[in-house]
Amino acid sequence: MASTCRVYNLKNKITDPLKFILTLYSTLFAGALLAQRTIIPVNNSWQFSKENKTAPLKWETVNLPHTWNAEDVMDDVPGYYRGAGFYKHSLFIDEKYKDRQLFLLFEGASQVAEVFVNGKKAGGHTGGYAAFYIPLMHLVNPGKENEILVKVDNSYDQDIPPLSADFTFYGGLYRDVWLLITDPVHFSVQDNTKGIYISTPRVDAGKATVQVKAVITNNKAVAEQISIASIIKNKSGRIISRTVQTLSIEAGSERTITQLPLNIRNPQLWSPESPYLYTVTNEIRDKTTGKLLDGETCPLGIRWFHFDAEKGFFLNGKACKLIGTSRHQDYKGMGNAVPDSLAVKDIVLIKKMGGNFLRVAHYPQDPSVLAACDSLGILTSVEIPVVNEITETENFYNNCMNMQVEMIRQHFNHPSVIIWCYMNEVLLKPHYNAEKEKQKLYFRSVAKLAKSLDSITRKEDPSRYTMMAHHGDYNRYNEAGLINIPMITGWNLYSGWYGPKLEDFPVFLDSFHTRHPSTPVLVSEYGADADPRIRSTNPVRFDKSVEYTTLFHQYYLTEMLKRPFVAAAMIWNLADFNSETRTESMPHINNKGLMEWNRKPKDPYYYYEAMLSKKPFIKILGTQPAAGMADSNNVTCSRLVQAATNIKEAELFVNGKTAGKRKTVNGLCEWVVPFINGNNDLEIKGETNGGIYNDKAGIQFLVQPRYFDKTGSFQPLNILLGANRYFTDDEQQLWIPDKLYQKGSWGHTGGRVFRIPNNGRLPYGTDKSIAGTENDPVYQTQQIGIETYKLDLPRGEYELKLHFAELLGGIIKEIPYNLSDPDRIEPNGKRVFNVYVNGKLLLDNFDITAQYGPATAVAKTTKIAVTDDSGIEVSFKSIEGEPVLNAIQIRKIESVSQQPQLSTGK
Ligand code: GCB
Ligand code: CA
Repeated sequence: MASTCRVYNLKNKITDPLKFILTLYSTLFAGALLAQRTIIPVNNSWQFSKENKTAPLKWETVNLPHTWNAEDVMDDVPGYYRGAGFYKHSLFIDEKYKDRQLFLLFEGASQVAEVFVNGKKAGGHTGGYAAFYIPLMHLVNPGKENEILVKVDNSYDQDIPPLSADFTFYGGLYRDVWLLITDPVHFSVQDNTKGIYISTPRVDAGKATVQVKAVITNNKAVAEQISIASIIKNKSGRIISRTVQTLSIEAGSERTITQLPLNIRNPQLWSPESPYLYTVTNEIRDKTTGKLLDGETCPLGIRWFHFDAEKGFFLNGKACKLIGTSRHQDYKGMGNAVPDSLAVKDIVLIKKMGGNFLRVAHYPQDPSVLAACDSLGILTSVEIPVVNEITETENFYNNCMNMQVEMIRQHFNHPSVIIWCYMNEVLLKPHYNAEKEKQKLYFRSVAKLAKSLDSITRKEDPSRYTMMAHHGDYNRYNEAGLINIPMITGWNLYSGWYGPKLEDFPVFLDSFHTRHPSTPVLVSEYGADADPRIRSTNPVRFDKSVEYTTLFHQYYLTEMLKRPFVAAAMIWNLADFNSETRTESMPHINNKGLMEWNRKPKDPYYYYEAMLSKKPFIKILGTQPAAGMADSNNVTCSRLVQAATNIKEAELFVNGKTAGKRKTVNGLCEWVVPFINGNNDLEIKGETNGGIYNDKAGIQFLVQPRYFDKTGSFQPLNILLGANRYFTDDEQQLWIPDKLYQKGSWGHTGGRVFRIPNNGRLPYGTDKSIAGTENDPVYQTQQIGIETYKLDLPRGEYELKLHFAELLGGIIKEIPYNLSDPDRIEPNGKRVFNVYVNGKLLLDNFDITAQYGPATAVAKTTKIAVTDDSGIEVSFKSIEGEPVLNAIQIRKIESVSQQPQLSTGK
């Protein structure tokens, strides 16, 4: 049931998220058969075909939700299918519905839809993120199968936002579709809503006034005398207040009525701590017979709120720092075609983390999202997808206005919504930077659109706040006159990520607050990429390590908690999400999620849980990859172990022995643990209020000897050159950083760490996508100008694998977040060299670019016997340019021939 009026009643406090979802679902379907309206899912057995202009359509059977882009957004080929797709469904309409009103309700179709019924155009919709109703009665044959054909198109259209953005514009019927059956007299769906608008014009702790506005349609040929009742019930179903009025409605017409206000004395207030929901049932009855014609139930939360420019956000009269995340609607392997159960689970995960806020960014999402926020007590802001830029056309302007109104009306009845937003980083693109006069005109168009969107929002819904989210270029937004348009200003701030220094973040906040002391301010985005496969013992900006991101969040949260004027901290993002145009360490993925794309939590998620949870919380953070070079004792490898906790002090035990007690600082407690090769059992304990709380982790650690043991066993060694990070590849092999060669050990001689010219962000390597591998970080860094790679290995037989990729040249992509950096214009890499293994030629005139092309993974494997004490020496001789090596692997094998033999693979 696709409504703004879905209610999830939670009888008992449910702590298990899965149990919660199941309860939600049984409640949902119990509600689906309300009174005189019937709503039936139409998700199964559709025929789907992508448009093929030269050959006949080839149909395949699919179930909804469905997108045609689930796979092509992840392959090595740039781009994804943006065009038309067709969905066909045979819909049997029962004879008994012949005098009823029938509608197809689409919760969303991306992004332009046209619906045909039995070959005739029935309606359509523009915009990929809103619901729409298609009336069917005049086109269907009751008692028969009827053909529904939907053409959906996600082609670029300059008049439909979003135009460009850091997320993927998946195409398809990616949300639920329903058949709605009503009486000819019913709550109107004319506006693509349920025709009911509930507001609470007056609320305080003693009394709430509830206002119901209803839009009613009479599709009969005669006028009708009807009564409209609105009934408020409390959580246990007891009637608290009701109002009824009678009226007459003309044949074939629509009427909007406002009910007499309903009152609730001493209301139970709605809040994150106690998301108490009343319900409002609205009924249409035949005035004379009393027969129920239509009925709908909506949630009702009683709360009041305001933003204060000095003191932040207040809910029900109490200060309440809003802390939460944004959410994109896609999921690993599914694209944006995600079942409601997973959408709801996302909200459960925000709640579990201790969050009280969701920025529904950058577009309205499935109705199940806000319904779950109502039930769980998560406050929200919702926005339309005007991202990065606008088109200066009337059509674009009108589409934006329609989207804003649709959004407000469709989601009006959710008590969780407190903010309507309408533009995100709309001045991101360097529009006309070189032509100031043109730029002025462009800025003027943006401001005009912003003003119109703002004023229509205030008109449609005077009870909520309006917001815009800007990127951290204050002067630009100020110059364009955008800062004073909305009621509150959101800043998307990335100092210490895209910008150089963490310390610029509080400076920005304070200076904005000084300049605009009466503007409430929110941090509408902040975040840093954490590739869950990358770890670092020395985290730095843009190394993509989980460690850097934990540190980043610790810093940001601390600074925001210090400043009451910062009303909200909205983490970017709840989970990793697809952004097809991104390259970086995990191509096509934005790794700023607190969780992975499949919602596996990363360390920062637990950090927030420790900081926000009201209950005692203690958790050992990941120590992956659990590998590293031995300390100087050649036995242990000392590594930082962190725990996220809200307990003041904790003690760590390693293999049963104490590693000492440590004080918790800003949510983290830290030890340096000398790991041994093999299993290490960690247990952390904290005591608070008489209770002992603990967490355990069994860590299989791979200690790589610093000096090879001439007699002992040898473990496979995987080394990343030109990097200072650790990596777990898709076969769960652990890679460790390279070092300078020392006698008795291993390492390179000669050359330097590769860095992209003119790129201030990356500490080393490239963030270019590498073709032919899932393990891009293995190839994205290298030692350039390398002379030798030496391994003083004991006698034996080995397999040696050398990894190469040319990191200069190839496609230079526009990076979605690239704001002011110089263009990355790279000369093509040109190098030709020979590679020798223990003096024997392995690679002759090796020219990576010529033989494989740039940014492509190349692996060369050879077998070698070490028969004396001189180990292995790989040497590189330049013929032209500087030789490179990106990564090296060595493992012991049973037997080999005496000559180096070459095999090539990827
Ligand atoms: C932003 C954008 C968001 C991006 C994010 C990022 O400022 O609003 O859409 O995904 O930065 O990760 O770059
Ligand atoms: Ca849905």
